Amino acid sequence: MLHMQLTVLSCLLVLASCKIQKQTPTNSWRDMLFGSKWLTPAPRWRESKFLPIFALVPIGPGSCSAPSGEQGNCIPSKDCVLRNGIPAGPCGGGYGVCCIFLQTCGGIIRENSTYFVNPNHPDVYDGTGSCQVTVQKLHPDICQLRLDLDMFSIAPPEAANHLCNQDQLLISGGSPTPTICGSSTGDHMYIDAGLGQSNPIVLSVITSGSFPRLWRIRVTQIHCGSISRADQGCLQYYTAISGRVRSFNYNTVGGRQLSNQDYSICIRNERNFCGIQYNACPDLENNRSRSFTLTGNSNNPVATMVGGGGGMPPNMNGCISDWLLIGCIRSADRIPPLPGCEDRVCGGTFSAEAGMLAKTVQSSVRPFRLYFHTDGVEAPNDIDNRGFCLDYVQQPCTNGF
Ligand SMILES: [Ca+2]
Repeated sequence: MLHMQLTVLSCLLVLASCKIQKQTPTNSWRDMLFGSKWLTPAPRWRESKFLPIFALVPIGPGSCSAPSGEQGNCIPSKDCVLRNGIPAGPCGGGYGVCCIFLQTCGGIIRENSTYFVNPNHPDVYDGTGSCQVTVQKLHPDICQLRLDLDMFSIAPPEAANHLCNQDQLLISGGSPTPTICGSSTGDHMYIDAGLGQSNPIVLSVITSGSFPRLWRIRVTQIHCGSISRADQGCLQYYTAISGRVRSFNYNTVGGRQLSNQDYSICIRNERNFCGIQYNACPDLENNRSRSFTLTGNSNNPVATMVGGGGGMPPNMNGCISDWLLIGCIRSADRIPPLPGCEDRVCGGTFSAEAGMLAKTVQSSVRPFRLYFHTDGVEAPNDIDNRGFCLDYVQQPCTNGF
């Protein structure tokens, strides 16, 4: 009898210990991976619209694409309608809809990843006036806006001095930005949004005369502590080891370099890279490359000019009207490199030394930045300049940099 009681007791003890062992590792394993907030009882997931933890479907801003190409937010269908979004097909494995936020003239942007589009979008707009949207910060901790010009084609600058007299994109309320016009599809801008609940930023497209305009500008709000935040003062910011930078309204066929530009293009220095090289982009449309044409008559061959000296006569061997500045550049084929280097470059051929030969140019001044300046005059000496397009490649620290 006693033997039987002991057996039952030991069995109970074993079961109890088994139960404890079974619970403890499960809890600590979950704690380790997800923290205690993930220990919410399972039925809550069924009651709410939130996803169960193992359904790894991307949600949030920019997490899905609409058939028309816009980036949307994957959210429940009824939320999309309540927030004045446009449902554009299912997403998240049936979890919700790809919700697109569009605003046009007179609109207020209150959602991250909202598009500022022309009236009649996706068709062209041929009206005149001022079309503006106001961007309200989602949170006081928003420091920057990134504008992606997904589609941007408004009337080009006039032919003589390349001024944006007919149409303009103006940005007010943030850091100063250059006024642009013409075609800049694929380009971007960062706008400093100030600290706290500062004044809203207003994006305006001002139009006059007839032109088949089309714009779709994605507005992303960037938190002050975000890794996506651009360095201070950078209108454009690139974060890849290699890439392409170009001026607004650049194209080698009919693009006109915009006047009255003054801004910085920044390239994030990637880890273990100490220098950078630049080459003029290939020009597939012209026999003679026009991918770097800043000053002179671009319909004829124009040599490289360097430095800020006025020269005799003025502007013959120096860059005083329109120029690109890259800290201490040298042509890569100089072996050994000369002790001197240049900063400003202009003319119609990309190189770090005066001449008619386009060359690879390198710099080890960090951070990697380019400054672009143009004045308000082109005619009569500067004709049909296209601006610049450069391909850059960061150089490893072991490569002589
Ligand atoms: Ca000029």
